[in-house]
Amino acid sequence: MQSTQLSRELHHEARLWPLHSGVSLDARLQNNDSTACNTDPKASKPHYKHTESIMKKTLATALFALPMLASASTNLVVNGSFEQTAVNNNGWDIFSNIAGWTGGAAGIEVRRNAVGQAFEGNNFVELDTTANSSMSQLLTTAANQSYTLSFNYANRIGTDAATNGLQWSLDGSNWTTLAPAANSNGSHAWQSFSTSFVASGATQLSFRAIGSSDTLGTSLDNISVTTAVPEPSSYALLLAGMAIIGFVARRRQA
Ligand SMILES: [Ca+2]
Ligand SMILES: [Ca+2]
Repeated sequence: MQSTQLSRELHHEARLWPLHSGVSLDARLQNNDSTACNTDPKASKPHYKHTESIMKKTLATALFALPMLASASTNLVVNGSFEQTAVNNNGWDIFSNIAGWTGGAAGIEVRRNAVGQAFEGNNFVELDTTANSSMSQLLTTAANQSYTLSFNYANRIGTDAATNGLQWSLDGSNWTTLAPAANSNGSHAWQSFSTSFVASGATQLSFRAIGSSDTLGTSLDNISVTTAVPEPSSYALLLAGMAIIGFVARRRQA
């Protein structure tokens, strides 16, 4: 379910429960306040029949939304932090391909606590290997679904800006350029990048080195693509729906 649809449905439920008057719904039901429900204020049972209907509808809405919320944090990228690739500590190696990733013409260089620390875990990659290279991974993304791409990148330690540079692409043909900031104090100045996109089907996530092709290039780590997190207002409305469920359950037990 799209977050906007969830928002609309929960907003509809919220409109059925006018809690904004400052008088609690519980108190209004006890006083048979006719504005608390659209049923006959003199009859008590119709209140519960009405609330039971709302409870069922709200519960159905909430349960239908739960898989979407649970999947929001699942990373679709395989080996996005490069920790699945075995490299000697304080060492590095160049691979044609690694778990999840297909290397370009000059492969993929994976370093493990060598010339700087990883942003996450111990491993990170560099795509100016023996020359400027690239890597890509085909992601199973759904058409018209929103996703968030994020990763961390930094200039290689002890190099100037001209040899660094990184580009990323979601289709292997349209590239966006990132120019990392200068490092300082002999350590990586990791920067965070994040953007949202709407998939048109499967996504060809790619990265490639730019700048001087001289075996020294930008460090890259912690790549993730996740289902876009619903807006905070959607969470608030879902919580409101769950609160109504709890309220009705308590009423029925009373
Ligand atoms: Ca890592
Ligand atoms: Ca370079």
